[in-house]
Amino acid sequence: MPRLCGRRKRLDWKILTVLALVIVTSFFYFNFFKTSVDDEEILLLRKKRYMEYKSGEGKREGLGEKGRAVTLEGEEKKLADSLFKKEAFNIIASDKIALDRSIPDVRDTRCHDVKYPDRLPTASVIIIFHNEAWSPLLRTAHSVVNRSPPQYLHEVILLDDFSDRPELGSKLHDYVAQTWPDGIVKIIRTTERSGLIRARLAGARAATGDVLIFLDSHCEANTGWLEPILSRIEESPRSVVCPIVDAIDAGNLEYSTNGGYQVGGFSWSLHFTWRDVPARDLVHRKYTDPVGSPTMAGGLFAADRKFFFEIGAYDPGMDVWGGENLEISFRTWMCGGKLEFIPCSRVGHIFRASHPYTFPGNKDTHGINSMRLAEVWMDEYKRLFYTHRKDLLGQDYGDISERVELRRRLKCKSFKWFLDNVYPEKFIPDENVHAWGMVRNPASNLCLDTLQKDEKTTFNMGLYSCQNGASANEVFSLSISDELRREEACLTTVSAGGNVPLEPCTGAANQKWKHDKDNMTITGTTSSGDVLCLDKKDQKNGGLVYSEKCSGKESQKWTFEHYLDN
Ligand code: LR7
Ligand code: MN
Repeated sequence: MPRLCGRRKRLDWKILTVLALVIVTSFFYFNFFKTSVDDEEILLLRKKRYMEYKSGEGKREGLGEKGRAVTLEGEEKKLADSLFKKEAFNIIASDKIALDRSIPDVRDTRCHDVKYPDRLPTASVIIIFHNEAWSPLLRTAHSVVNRSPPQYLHEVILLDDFSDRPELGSKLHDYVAQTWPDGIVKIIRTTERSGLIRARLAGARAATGDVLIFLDSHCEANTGWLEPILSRIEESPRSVVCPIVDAIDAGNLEYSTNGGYQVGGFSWSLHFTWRDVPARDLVHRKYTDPVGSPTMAGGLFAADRKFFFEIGAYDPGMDVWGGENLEISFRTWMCGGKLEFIPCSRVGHIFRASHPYTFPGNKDTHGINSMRLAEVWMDEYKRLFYTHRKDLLGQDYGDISERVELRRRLKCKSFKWFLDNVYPEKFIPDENVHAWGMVRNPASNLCLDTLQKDEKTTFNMGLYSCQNGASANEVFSLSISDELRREEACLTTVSAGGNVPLEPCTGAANQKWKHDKDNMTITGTTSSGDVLCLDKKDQKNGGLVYSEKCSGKESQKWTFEHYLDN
């Protein structure tokens, strides 16, 4: 009996276990089934919305449609002009344009034929903003939802960095809930002003898609912008990729139709610069292939979510604005990734001349953030940053030990490796040159000086009392290819008695200079072949330099601060 009972008991247990298993599995099965049915339904709705927008886009008419400029008149224009100072763009024109306006497909026609894989990773699009105006912010969100194939768009995160414009509170919440009831657009808010770097970090941490895509809050994503980004990251997960940025005019909101593009560089004062695609990158590649870029502008880029964190995300010690764009660029290359521009992905951005928001404490955040990046990533080349920013020497840039440790842990390469391999065209003012530093006329103690003029424009070279290394305006180089130059521009010999303009470097004969250390002359050659001496003429306190017939007089004698030739 006891045995039987025992068997009986065991049987009961078996039945019970099977029953429990059936219950548990069916619970999960039906729940899974239910959610996937819901997901299917939502996806179908999203696809319908996407197709509807797509098929209607070409037929839209109205102010600003097709990316056209909006011109205002009378009272409206006056109001717009007065608000321009505060907003740094034409808010009145923007408010008159549909939040989901059409824009021209400015891609090169070669992009139209590219076939992308059927399955691609999904994207979390993170749009950070602090007190952004309503219409550009929502136009950014609409453009992303309307021009991203729904199967690849995991979510759009509007990351509010502690804005206090009233309409960005519950009104924004309600608008989002009503416009996108499927929940594709989410709002996340920081609980203190974080600055754009920490705001992006908060967005990245909240995101759950395969790929993170960051956008500024005044952008318009163009047709087909998403597929080439996702496809490249799938194929090359260590690539950080940027769409091509088109200009949306801050004055009239016109979406630029100039379909060309440039890549990123930097200046030694650690500002981002645009530069033409170097010739070596134009050969051996199809137009539609990604093109490497030493740096990115900062606001619009994508990365595999895991890789973004693996490679150190962002430096959370950076405040408000500036520096993070070069930091992530240098770091990506130096630590085993790649930075690339995707010619077939285009996104418009409103370029504003000033910041329509405050900098708490009026700090020079670009300066301090750049110190952090120079100290962690630039090795001995940080000297060239401080040449431009003597004012920053000795300032407190906070604790960088975690970033230094990150660099060590990831076994990143040197900044010299970056210069040699990624940006070999970058001019280094004090390396591989005949001479550099102040160019002094000893008799007068005057030095060549840019007089702080904008070096992106052509101007005649000036003279000023020598600042003995205190001023970046007096740093010149006599390059190995005999240019007398600054970081970006070269001095040109024009004519006897003529001024000496600083112009884009061309490599032409009238930009070649010789320095004779014995008789102390600096000679240039005009395009008609006359050899002339750099001369300070007779002014006493500065003024301009000239090219003159060589006569051996004191005003034609010059020394360089440092000589690298023996
Ligand atoms: O405290 C802040 N918190 C924020 O969330 C300050 C700003 N922001 C938001 C702001 O609302 C905006 O959406 O951050 C975004 C960028 O600020 P912008 O638009 O004032 O910057 P920008 O376009 O003038 O500057 C460029 O360089 C910055 C350096 O820190 C950032 O990397 C920007 O993203 C970057 N913008 C672009 O790269 C756009 C493309 C073209 C160029 C050049
Ligand atoms: Mn911007």
